[in-house]
Amino acid sequence: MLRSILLFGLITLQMFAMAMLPTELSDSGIIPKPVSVIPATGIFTLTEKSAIIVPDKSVELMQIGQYLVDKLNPATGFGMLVKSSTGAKSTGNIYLSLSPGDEQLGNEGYQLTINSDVVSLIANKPAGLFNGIQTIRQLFPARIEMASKQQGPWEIPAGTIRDYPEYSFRGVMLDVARHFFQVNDVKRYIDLMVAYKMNVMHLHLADDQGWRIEIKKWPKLTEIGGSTQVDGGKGGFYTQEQYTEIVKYAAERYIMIIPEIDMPGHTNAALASYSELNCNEKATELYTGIKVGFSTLCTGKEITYQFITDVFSEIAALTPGPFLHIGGDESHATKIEDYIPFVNRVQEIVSGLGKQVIGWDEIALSTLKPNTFVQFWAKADNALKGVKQGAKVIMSPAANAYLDMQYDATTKLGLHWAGYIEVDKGYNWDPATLVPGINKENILGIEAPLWSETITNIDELEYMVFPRLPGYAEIGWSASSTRNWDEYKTRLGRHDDRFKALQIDYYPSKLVPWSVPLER
Ligand code: IFG
Repeated sequence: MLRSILLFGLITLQMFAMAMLPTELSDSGIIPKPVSVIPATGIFTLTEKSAIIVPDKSVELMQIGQYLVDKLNPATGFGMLVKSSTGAKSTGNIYLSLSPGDEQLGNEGYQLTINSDVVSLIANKPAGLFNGIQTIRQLFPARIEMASKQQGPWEIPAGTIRDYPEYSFRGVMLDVARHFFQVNDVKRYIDLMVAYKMNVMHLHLADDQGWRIEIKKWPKLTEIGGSTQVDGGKGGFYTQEQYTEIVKYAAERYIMIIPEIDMPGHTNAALASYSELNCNEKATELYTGIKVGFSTLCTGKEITYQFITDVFSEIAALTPGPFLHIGGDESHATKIEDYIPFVNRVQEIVSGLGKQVIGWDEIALSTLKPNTFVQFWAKADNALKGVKQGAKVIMSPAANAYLDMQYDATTKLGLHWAGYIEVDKGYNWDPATLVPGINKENILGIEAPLWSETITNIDELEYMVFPRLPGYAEIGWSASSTRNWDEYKTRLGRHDDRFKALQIDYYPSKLVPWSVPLER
């Protein structure tokens, strides 16, 4: 009897000890799943003597190095620095360098080599280094994400990771029109999405309930149109300086900002701000409900196109990315014979500004210019019309990717017109096979929109976005042949200690085997 108790005790101790040691590299639970992970023997240990080394004082490499230092110093308590050196590598350091020529890695891929002495991260482009840094973060114990000093040791298992994305467009959309989100909330969302290697943030800047971006030539758009929001709150808007601050913050994290001004529908905030934009020359009332499809710009008046030209000119000048989103959805108050020429003309205006058009799938009813992209959200037929015209598609199927859909009937926030989206339904789909006729070569990438009719603050945003966002990140990054829910859910379950360390207000779905916090 005594022997068996002793034996049991020994086994338990052994298991606990194992849990304490860094796991093998291939068991690190990285999301999105990397292309290849080859474990090796050995463990790299970060110490207070460690440094982040870049080969030269290029501003961009120093900035990326500083980003990593800023992620590692708080929890380790080390005062690590970024240094430049081309000399021999010395133990305990993390080396970042660009080494163009590894074609397979593309613009966003990286190769991470870890041994007992050093960590080496290489990439063709800076964005690849930035993505590799997200992997490094996930290789350290989750407590690395804490804002205060934690117990060491800070070890990561040896091996090599080669990684690069399936799709170059891996995005989220944030509706700041129904409910306004301050700059800091947008920055927080950017911080969280880059941890999972997403690289596009589409901002829905205007709708029936609010106009959220200052346009100097049309000041009443924000004075009046920005003064309220759903349920009558005080609304708000970004000055052009604040929008520029968001764009800069995003660019430093290799995120492309795509601004959307939805038209001709979803325009009540503009119509309430300027009577001349209305066919009857009468400004509408401000609207704080959540109906859709009742508003339209006056497509027959020339001033409408001057308005659109002025708006998109000012926004284009503040937007380094190649895309302007013209909306085009739910234009139920616009006759189709007016809608089609309207969309044709707006495409001309946008391409005249040197930008490419994205529009919701209804725009495929018009004649798409060569560089126009169709965002599939509701009607597969529309998206297929776009494909037939040679357009590439951004996949945002409402039934799988709308982050404002409730998880289930008990979710207090969100809507369910497209159905409930539990974590498994958000993950269990392949953009390249979802719609017959839309294949991988027709797809630019995926985007998960969060509409904010019922979402009023960053905590509610986080509850709807997590834990579904890592799944969309993986759909955009990892080959669908390597993905399956049963394997993924366990990996996702091990991210709860990261969500907690990052103070993310996530929905603890019952479908996910959440882990006991792993103190690796
Ligand atoms: N559809 C509308 C959105 C928003 C959404 C809420 C699109 C393209 C329903 N248009 O989705 O404005 O109201 O889930």
